[in-house]
Amino acid sequence: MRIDVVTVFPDYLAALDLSLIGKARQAGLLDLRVHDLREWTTDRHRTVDDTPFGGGAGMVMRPDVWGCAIDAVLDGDPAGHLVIPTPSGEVFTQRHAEALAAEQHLVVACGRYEGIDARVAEHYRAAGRRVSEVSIGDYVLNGGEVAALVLVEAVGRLLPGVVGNPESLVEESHGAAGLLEYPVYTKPPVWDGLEIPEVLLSGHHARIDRWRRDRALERTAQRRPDMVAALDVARLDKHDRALLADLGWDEVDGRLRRRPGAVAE
Ligand code: JB8
Repeated sequence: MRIDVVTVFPDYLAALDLSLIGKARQAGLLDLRVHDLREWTTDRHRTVDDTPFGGGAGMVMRPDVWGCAIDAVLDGDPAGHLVIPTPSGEVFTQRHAEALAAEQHLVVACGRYEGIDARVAEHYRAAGRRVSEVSIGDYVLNGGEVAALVLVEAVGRLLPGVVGNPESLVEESHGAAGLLEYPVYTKPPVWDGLEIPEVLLSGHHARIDRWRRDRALERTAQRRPDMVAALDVARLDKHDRALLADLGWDEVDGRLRRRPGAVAE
């Protein structure tokens, strides 16, 4: 896969030389190219922004500079998919990462200030390109660079051959079964007076699997009630349903619903 990132702070993306993604690049699995937007300015001051039409605070990034930059890195490739990090985008999830990992060529346009002139996304959509405006969460960053790091890591690790042990990916797709992960432990068996749950030393795999599923259900109920409400009840066993009932979740018309007046643990 090829990914071009365009930014006024190319040094921000230096972290992508490291670790798993750095190795994927060295191995030729990921062709990642980082560009300075100012390469496509034409004035003496290398201007990338201007004041907003209609008034208001801050500056907006100019569509003409962005158009030149994006056309250059698209390189005539009809498969190029434009990705624009923005707090007004769809919230980026593992489903988006999976879809983007199936593409051949991504162009990530990192805005700064109050963002990129809206005609840029409009122009590339009108030209028949896929354009994804995505947010990495409900908080505000100063620009799209950190979001681009998140996107490249989330997508890059899904490319064939990038994660050494594909079982890691398989286990996580259980996470796609809609639960948070269970708690994990390693040596030493006693730390700071804290022991590990005895069942994990039992060698009894069925009991260990059940214990882990119970902890995953408890954690999810406590931290992510939205995920419990989205569970497919048909895919829960009797034990799952009993535990969730204990935690205050009842089955109503094939969905789980928090019992009114249930007390949080
Ligand atoms: C200007 O919070 B964010 C984000 C904030 C931004 C831009 C892009 C993303 C561009 N401010 O995800």
